[in-house]
Parts: sequence; structure tokens; C-alpha cells
Amino acid sequence: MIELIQFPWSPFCIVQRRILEFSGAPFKITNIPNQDRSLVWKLTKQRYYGVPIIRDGKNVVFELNDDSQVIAKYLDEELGLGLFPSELEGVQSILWRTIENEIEGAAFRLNDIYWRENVPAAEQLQFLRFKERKFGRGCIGQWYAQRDDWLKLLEQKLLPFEEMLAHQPFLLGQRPRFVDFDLSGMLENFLYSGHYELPSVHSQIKDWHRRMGRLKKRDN
Ligand SMILES: N[C@@H](CCC(=O)N[C@@H](CS)C(=O)NCC(=O)O)C(=O)O
Repeated sequence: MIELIQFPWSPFCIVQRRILEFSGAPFKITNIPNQDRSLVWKLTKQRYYGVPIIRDGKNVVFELNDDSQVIAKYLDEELGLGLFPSELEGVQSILWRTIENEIEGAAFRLNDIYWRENVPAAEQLQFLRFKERKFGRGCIGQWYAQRDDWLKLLEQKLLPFEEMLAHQPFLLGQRPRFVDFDLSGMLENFLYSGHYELPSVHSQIKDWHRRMGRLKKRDN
């Protein structure tokens, strides 16, 4: 059985979890503490410490760089999901860079500002230290003070996706592709804290997001 090694609020983990749920295949989730990547390190033979990774029998699958989609492509191939048709590879690769940089950048900051509610107490020290080493001292407090600006930015960055969905049920046509799961994962991370709703101006995205939440391969 496929095993997804993750932690629950990670946008990139949510993407793979939703793809697995969509597939209908049985799978197992192993949650690891955000600050203890020893299982990932061991399974990847000391080659990777990020999440998500998946284990499928003897295969351990993980990303090669920030823009690779090794895990999603593996699942797509193994489970026959049709998420990466070759004629859409170019446009999908442009879109997933935008989704995983611009949308993710606003989404994770807006979720992280409520970190004390979501990160287990035993992991809070390392969580804060990791963030401050990466983004600078006091970064989370700054994002909190800039909350409205980040919300406005997210709303603006979502506009092209709203426009795409005004003409078709999924971002690139009549059926879901990888970028639908990718955008959906970033937005689930944004919503994770329970402090937000999707921007009300984006009614197409709201409707698509509702559909994405219960979508199964067999329905397509
Ligand atoms: N492009 C990668 C990005 C994965 C990623 O950035 N994961 C974060 C957690 S959300 C991570 O583990 N970063 C390394 C760290 O926290 O040390 C993917 O799609 O899986």
C-alpha cells in the first residue's frame, strides 16, 4: 500500500494527499513532527529531508528540486489518473511555478501567523527558530501586522485562476489536471488555521474548491 509521509498542514503534502484521495486507491498516512525528519532522511538514504515523500513497496519517491513534480507524476503513472497529459505539460509547468511561489507565498504566511494554535507545543521552539533563520527575526509578527496586505495580495494573485474557471469547470478544461490539485493544496493550507474563507469576490474559485474537495476519479 502506498504510504504518504507528511505533516498535515504542509501545502505540498496536502496536494499529494488529495491526489491519493481522488484516485480511490488505498493509502496510509504517516505524520512526522515538522522538526524531526529522521524517518525521511533514513528512507531516502540520506538524500532528502523535505516532505512529502511516498513509499510504495521498495520505491521511495521524493522531489529533485523546487519545480519537479516527481511524486505527483509517479502517482499519476501508477494510478492512471490522467493529470499530466503531454499536450498540457508546458502550460502546467508555467502554472505550477506561479501556484507554488506566488500563491503559496501568501497562503503559508497567512496560515503561519496562527502557528501557536496549530503547531504542537513540543515543536514550537524549533518551528519558530526555523522560520526566523529562514525569513529573519520577528518575521511571523511582521506577517501578522501585514495580514490585510497579504490577504489583498492573495486575492489579486488568484484573479487569473478565477478568470480561467469562468469558462470551464477545471483550470485547463473539462477534467481536473495536476494544477487543479496544486492550487487546491495551497488554498487548503491557507484555510488550515480556520481563520479565513476564500475571497468572496472569487465565486468561481469558491465553487471549484467545493467540487475539488469531494472529487473522485470514478466521477470523471
Ligand atoms: N517542491 C517541493 C517542496 C516541498 C517543501 O517545501 N516542503 C517543505 C514543507 S511544506 C519542507 O519540508 N521544507 C524543508 C524543511 O522544512 O526543512 C514539493 O512539491 O514537495
